[in-house]
Amino acid sequence: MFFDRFDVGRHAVLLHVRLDDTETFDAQEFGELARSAGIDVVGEMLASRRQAHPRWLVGSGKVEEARDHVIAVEANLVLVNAEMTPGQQRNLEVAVECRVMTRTELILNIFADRARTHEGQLQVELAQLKHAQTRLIRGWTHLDRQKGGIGLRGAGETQLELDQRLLGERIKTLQKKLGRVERRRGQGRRRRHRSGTRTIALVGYTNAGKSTLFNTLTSADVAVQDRLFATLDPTMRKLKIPGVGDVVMADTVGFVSRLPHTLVDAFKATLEELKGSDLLLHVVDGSVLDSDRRVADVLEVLKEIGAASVPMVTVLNKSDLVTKGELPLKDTLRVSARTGAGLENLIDALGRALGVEGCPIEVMLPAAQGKTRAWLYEAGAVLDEQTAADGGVVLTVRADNRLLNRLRRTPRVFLRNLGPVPRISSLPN
Ligand SMILES: Nc1nc2c(ncn2[C@@H]2O[C@H](COP(=O)(O)OP(=O)(O)OP(=O)(O)O)[C@@H](O)[C@H]2O)c(=O)[nH]1
Ligand SMILES: [Mg+2]
Repeated sequence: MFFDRFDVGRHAVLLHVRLDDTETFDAQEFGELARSAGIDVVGEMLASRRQAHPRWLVGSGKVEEARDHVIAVEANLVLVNAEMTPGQQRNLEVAVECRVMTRTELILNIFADRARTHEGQLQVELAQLKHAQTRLIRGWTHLDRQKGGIGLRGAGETQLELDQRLLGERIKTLQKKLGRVERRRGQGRRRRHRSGTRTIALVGYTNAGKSTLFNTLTSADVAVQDRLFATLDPTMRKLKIPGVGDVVMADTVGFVSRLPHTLVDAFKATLEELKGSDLLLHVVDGSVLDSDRRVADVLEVLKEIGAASVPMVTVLNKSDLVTKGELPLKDTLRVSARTGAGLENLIDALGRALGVEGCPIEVMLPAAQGKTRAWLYEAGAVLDEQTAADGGVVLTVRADNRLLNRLRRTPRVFLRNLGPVPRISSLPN
């Protein structure tokens, strides 16, 4: 027997569940997630328990209270800020007489809504199916449209077995398709690697301002929105870093605390881009109170996908919203992607992280070395130029080792180390 589920409404009561006094509690973030999914939050409740109630997760008193609340505010959805077993979810749904959605399902929904590229859509569908697979029990199916028709069910196969089999087959097909996309992506990565192009990947919590910073730095126009998970699909653009030349910058999906595992799994390919990049630019929203916890969450996901060893530059964004003394994470670079404050220092820090030497070099070029002079300018490595008596030029150059080695290999070019001088950002172009 199959229950018909209630439709997903847009007016929700949030039910926060705290099972342990020590558990970190992110009521605000959950509300943001709901809002980002286009849901109106019409009510909010908190249930604290020592242990999960086997039947509804929360106790019977709370269930009744939730039902009254739903009726009173005319809600048609209960969003539970926790994970539940399929049985608990169904029982609660029956008791409160409206659809019940867990935190994981809410995030999956947001992702499904945001995915634009073929790859993104495949990844989201894979995550949804993997999630559904863990929740198929008798009398409870998320895949109503896949209920068996005549001829679909194998001999002796129950409805449940049929659902499991169809799910399994679809998952395999998706994984195959994703495999092809990943191989193409790998080719792109290898091509960049061969050509020596370096990549900087933006990472950070959702809504930290990664896309805004990306747009400002690369003059791109990736959609920026005050909602969670505005960006799902990776975008890449060229960026010139003085002394390094052109690098590729990648904007990707943001993180959130307790990112559902099915999602981390499905988005492995996207996240693996991070592992393959030369530098991570970790953008932290300096205007939120719990930025330390968010930083820890991001580092946790990076560890999980094997990107913990990639060099990282951390930057506090939204400095325009915070008075100086209040900024968290002391000694961290601070910028405002919105006003542009601090961006020169940031670019300088990226350059140094990519190996631009702290001390400039004096380069003596004979008159015939116009080509060398041109590529040094192209790489943004020239701080100063003087004409020498013999018609050649003397350049003051600050560059990474690759460029310096290229110079050292060029015939009739002489290099001389200079002492420390002010940073690029404070010198005229
Ligand atoms: N005041 C202020 N707001 C900013 C700044 N940078 C970004 N924002 C705002 O923060 C919100 C989120 O910005 P996004 O750039 O979309 O954030 P994101 O990190 O790309 O978010 P996801 O794509 O969801 O991971 C937007 O409303 C931006 O306008 C800043 O420096 N100052
Ligand atoms: Mg974004």
